[in-house]
Order: sequence, then C-alpha cells, then structure tokens
Amino acid sequence: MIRGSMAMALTPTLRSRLQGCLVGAVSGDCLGAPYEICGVPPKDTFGSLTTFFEQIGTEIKEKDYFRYTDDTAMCRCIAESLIENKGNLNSEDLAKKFGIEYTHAPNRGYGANVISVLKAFNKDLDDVFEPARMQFKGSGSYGNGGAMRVAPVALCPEADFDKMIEAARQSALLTHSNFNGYCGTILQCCAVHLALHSDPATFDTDAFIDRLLEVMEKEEAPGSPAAKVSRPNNDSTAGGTQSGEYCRRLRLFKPLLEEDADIKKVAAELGNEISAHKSVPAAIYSFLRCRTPVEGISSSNALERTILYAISLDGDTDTIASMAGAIAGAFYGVEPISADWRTMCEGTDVAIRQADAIYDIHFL
Ligand code: F2R
Ligand code: MG
Ligand code: MG
Repeated sequence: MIRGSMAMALTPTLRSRLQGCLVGAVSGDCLGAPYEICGVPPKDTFGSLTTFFEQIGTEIKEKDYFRYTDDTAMCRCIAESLIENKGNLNSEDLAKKFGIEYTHAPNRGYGANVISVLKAFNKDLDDVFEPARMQFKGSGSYGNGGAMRVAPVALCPEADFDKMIEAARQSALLTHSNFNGYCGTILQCCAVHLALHSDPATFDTDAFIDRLLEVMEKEEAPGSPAAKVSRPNNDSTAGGTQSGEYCRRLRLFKPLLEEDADIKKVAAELGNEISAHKSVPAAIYSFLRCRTPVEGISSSNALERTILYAISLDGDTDTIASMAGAIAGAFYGVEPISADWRTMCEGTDVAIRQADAIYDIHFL
C-alpha cells in the first residue's frame, strides 16, 4: 500500500505533467520577469520561494500578482492555435494569432526586433515566413523568442517525435530564421518532450543529455534539414550558421554537473543572454542540476528549486526560468506548484485550460 502511494507521488499522471509544463512555463516567466531588466540582487542564489516573495514583495504590492511577459503571450498563441487545429501546426493561423496578440497587448516586453515581424502579421502576406527572413539584413534573428514559447508543441505522444521537430522548426521560423534561433527552439522542444516522457523513478541524467546531443548532432550537421533552411547569408560570425553552438554547450553539462560548478561559472560557460544559444542550454541545465539539492537554495521542492536556480543565473531571467519551468513541470507535474504560487502568477488558469485541451487531443 505504502509503496503504491509512494510510486503515485513519484510519477505524476500525464495530464498533471501537461498542466505542470504550461503552469511551470508561465510561473518562471512571471517570477523571473522583475529581474530581467534590473538584474538579480548581488548574492549567489535565492534561498527559497518564501524569501524570494519577501524580497520582491514590495515591488509587486500594487498589483498583487506577477504579470506574465511576451514569453507567455506567445506561448498561449501557440497552444490556442494547436488546440483549434487539432494538434497540428498551422503557420498562417499562428502568424495571425501572434499579430492579433501583439496589437492587443504590445507592452509585454517583446524583443526589440521581433516587433516589426509581429506588425507585418496583421497585413495580408503571401508568405508568412518572409518578414522573419528579412530581419538583421537577411541573417534572421537568433533571439530566444522561438524557444521561449515552444512548450505546447512538445506535449505530444512519443510516436510523433519527428513531426514535433518539424512543427517546432516551423513555429520558430515565423519570427526566427537564423540557424541558432530555430535550432534552439528544437532543442528546448525536445527537452520538454523527453522530460514529459521520462519516468522520474528511473531517470538517467547521462542518457537524457546523450539523447539531446544525438538530436542536435543531427540538426547541426552539414546537410541537415536545419542547414537546408539556413539562408546563404546566415553569418556564422554573428552566431548564425552551423556553428555547433548547441552541441558544444551540451557537452559541457556532464563536467559541470560532476564538479557541481558554482552558479556564476554555469552562467559564464552556458550563457544567460537573450540569444537562443546562450540561454536554452542554461534552462535545460537548471532542470538537471536541481533534481538534487543545491547549496544556497533551501527549497525541498525540486520544481521550485529549478525556477529559483534559473532566476539566480541572472541575465534573461524570465525566459530562462520559463524554459526551465516548462521542462521541470513536464517532469514533476503540477502538484508541486502551490495554490498560493498559482494565484500569484497571472495566467496560470489559462495554462491549465490549454494543457487540458491539448491532453484531450493527444492522449484521451
Ligand atoms: N526583450 C526582452 N527584454 C528586454 C526589453 C524588455 C522591455 N522592452 C523593456 O524595456 O522593459 N525580453 C524578451 O525578448 C526575448 C525574446 O526576444 P525575441 O523574440 O527573440 O526578439 P528579437 O528581437 O528577434 O531578438 C532579441 C534580440 O536579440 C538580438 N539579436 C537577435 N538576432 C540577432 C542578429 N542576427 N544579429 C544581431 N543581434 C541579434 C537583438 O538585440 C534583438 O533585439 C526574451 O528575453 C523575452 O523575454
Ligand atoms: Mg519576456
Ligand atoms: Mg526574457
């Protein structure tokens, strides 16, 4: 009996994991957002969610909750579009939703350059991918905007893996035509998907890293589908083309975990910036590192710990915490996220509704 109930606690239901993924993503965004611009306080980590709320409490008093940013606004568009299109990615519909969402709420802290693409989606376009191709003199954006919103695409059966990779690529290409922009989206999508389908009781960190490396070695290889999409003027000096940025960082995971590297070293080696290649690896690493206790973070809740760790990395805090939260939520389920926490973060109710609708499409 006791063993059975312990196993239930260890292995959340698939529905709970879909909910955890989208609620984890919005929570990471909401909790990380106050520090995205001003930087985290000069200390190593946040001790616990309670101390985090205490420290930041005065800043949010007026609103009584943490607002979500562009990360969640765009993630919700993807989820809604997938739901309306029965689990399939419809680029034209998604572009339209991005355009409407931006017009409706432009002050969610969007990336400086993606705004012109979002505005173009409100016009009649023959090719919805064209505005993104024109970005940065044709080299396309390598911002993390594709990766920060991709979680709903990952919430599909294991048998749909190849279809999922293509959907992730297409969802990114609407705004991010740079090789590193859409490869980061694919990596984040795979990390969420693998976490969703991993058994917490038998989880193998090395196997998880090796599987992601296997996918990215294929994506970053010359002649890969990703390489074929790349523009001829996709300049590698700007962090652009087949530079192996993802495989290089994934190969650092095992040594960093082995030596239990200091958080500042992790940020320096993996990145904590607005570019996809300098933020997606940090989010995945946050999930892996926080499966076990971290010195300086007293929280015994691994999902909470993951989000606090990701914010403590500093830099692009909302986005790294949102991506880490999506992976951790897909792994641990929604239960570790307390009712208080859910009320504190704007939009967790919509995340639950969308997760349920996606569950019904793919798994009912
Ligand atoms: N934008 C922010 N935060 C800063 C400003 C917040 C707000 N405006 C305020 O002032 O309070 N956060 C959000 O942006 C990131 C996602 O950005 P996305 O969607 O990728 O946008 P974009 O514009 O495509 O790229 C972002 C920047 O990356 C640099 N960049 C990208 N590609 C480049 C290239 N090929 N060459 C040179 N630079 C490139 C540019 O600086 C872009 O502006 C998330 O953090 C989200 O939370
Ligand atoms: Mg944001
Ligand atoms: Mg951000």
